[in-house]
Amino acid sequence: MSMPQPVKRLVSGVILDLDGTLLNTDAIVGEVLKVYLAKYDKRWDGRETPKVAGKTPVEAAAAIVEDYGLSCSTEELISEITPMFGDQWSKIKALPGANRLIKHLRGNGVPMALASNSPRESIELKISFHEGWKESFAVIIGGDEVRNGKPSPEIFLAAAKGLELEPSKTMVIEDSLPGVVAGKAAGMEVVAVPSLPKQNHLYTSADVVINSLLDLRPEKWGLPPFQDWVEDTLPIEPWHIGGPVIKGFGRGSKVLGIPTANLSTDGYSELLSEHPSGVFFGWAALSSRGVYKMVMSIGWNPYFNNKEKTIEPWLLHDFEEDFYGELLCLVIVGYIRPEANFPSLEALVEKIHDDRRVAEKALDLPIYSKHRDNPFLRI
Ligand code: ADP
Ligand code: RBF
Ligand code: MG
Repeated sequence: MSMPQPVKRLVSGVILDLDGTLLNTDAIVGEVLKVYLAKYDKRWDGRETPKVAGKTPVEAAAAIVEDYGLSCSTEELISEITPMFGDQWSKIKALPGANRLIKHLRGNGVPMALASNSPRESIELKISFHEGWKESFAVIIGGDEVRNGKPSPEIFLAAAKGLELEPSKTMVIEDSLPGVVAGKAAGMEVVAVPSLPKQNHLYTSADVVINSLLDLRPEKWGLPPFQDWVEDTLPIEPWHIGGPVIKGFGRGSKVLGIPTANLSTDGYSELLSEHPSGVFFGWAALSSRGVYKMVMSIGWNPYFNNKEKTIEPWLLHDFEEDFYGELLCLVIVGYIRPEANFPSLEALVEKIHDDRRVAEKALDLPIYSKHRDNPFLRI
């Protein structure tokens, strides 16, 4: 957008990882492991996800057998668990920005490859549920088609060869650490999109770390820029969330002139996992009072490093009094930026005021103002 961006090495092709990068596979892996481990009276609580993300199936299974002290072998675990995944593939959702990215690159004739540690057959099955994906990849390579999976560079080098491009002329997009290591070892530009929160500091070898695919700026590498930004905002498929206004951290946002009417995240974990954290805007209905413009933050507030994700909308209206406990319904229509850390509270507050101006102006545009009539706001 308006900030000058450093120029990266120019590339002409893109190699994408699948699980955790384009598809929200982690949610399904968690579901399956929860059911499987229950048979051994063990509990999967999601904390083990980093141990399996980006691993080959054998490595992931070995890690689980060891960590949970299971009495079965790695092979037994794999053969029992594989059919359990079978019914789940069709339910895996595309991650935010995945469809947009694939469509954009394909539409602009940028050669694309898919390189995943999972077997070729399951890659084909998984992508078959997503329209237009298979046709978009000139090359698809599975972990069973190379000698060594990621972090070995082999799979990415094979992908570049298939695209008939020099490795140095390709960009890898990856969510996992082994994948980032593999991409760098192959001599490629690497964009990391960590699928787990608060892990960004581990990705030091990546050329760029972004929060979600919505934040990718292809023009930094000489690729065609996205054309869908509208006045520093990105229109998104509207989604909604609502509940009573709860107490926040009482950090004095109101004293800073930025009161945020926090909503509980209880019961919304699935919905939230489908949307990236970041700064969004839209319309807010407050029980019987009215509908207002709204700009919000969803995430961990990097400046304060919260332990829990928060949903914090700032209603762009001067209220006479607090409205804790009242029903608040939000329709979220656009995206502004990822959450960021700031050198000072002043810098954070200044940025939030920029966000306010961007949202306030954008919400007058027909593409956003029309959502004021959303039935979800009729409360
Ligand atoms: P907390 O930490 O409890 O969320 P804040 O300092 O963020 O406290 O203040 C938020 C509260 O201020 C809201 O819950 C609401 O009752 C009240 N409030 C008043 N005006 C606004 C506004 N324009 N937007 C959001 N909340 C507001
Ligand atoms: N917190 C952050 O740590 N980083 C951010 O980038 C950030 N952006 C925000 C944008 C908006 C529009 C709003 C309303 C809040 C944002 N916050 C962010 C949350 C902020 O830290 C929180 O509201 C505090 O309670 C303010 O004191
Ligand atoms: Mg608040």
